[in-house]
Amino acid sequence: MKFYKQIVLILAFLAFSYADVPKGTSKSADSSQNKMVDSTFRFETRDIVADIANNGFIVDYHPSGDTALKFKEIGSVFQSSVWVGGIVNGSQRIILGDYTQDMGPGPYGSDPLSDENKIYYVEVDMMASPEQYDDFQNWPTDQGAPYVDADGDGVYTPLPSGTDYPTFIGDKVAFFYYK
Ligand SMILES: [Ca+2]
Repeated sequence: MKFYKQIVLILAFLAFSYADVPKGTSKSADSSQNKMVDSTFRFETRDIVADIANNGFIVDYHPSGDTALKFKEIGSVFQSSVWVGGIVNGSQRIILGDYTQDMGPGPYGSDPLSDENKIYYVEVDMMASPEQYDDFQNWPTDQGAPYVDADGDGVYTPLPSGTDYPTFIGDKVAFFYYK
């Protein structure tokens, strides 16, 4: 069952352009390549290790220089990204990431280097002492991060001072927003 939850979570990453952060979120600007932003997070479960990114990639090989997603230590996905296409005033427009990024962290018009546009991480075990975890307390509901609105008031007021908490798709959840 636990393995199933891990798979569901990874699928959620594929479906969405979607602390104490245990392994750390890194974010930096590369001045040699205008507007390039490195924002990654190592997501680890019992069987899966994945370097996820909120810059257009889903999983990103750049942090390790090796396969971005490993299942039971076997390289499974080297690199992946979201491709989005459409027609604008009769012209085809496509944005994608292959081995470089085309997108950046955060909603359109926001500062990609802002801390608000990082990768957020929560896990079920945090429910025991949620006040200790910044990402639990500051879950980015304004960016669309799903949460349980236990008191039904439409406002995220996290445990323990409030009643609400992030929606746990699996035992561990990372959320990010990029454009
Ligand atoms: Ca509420």
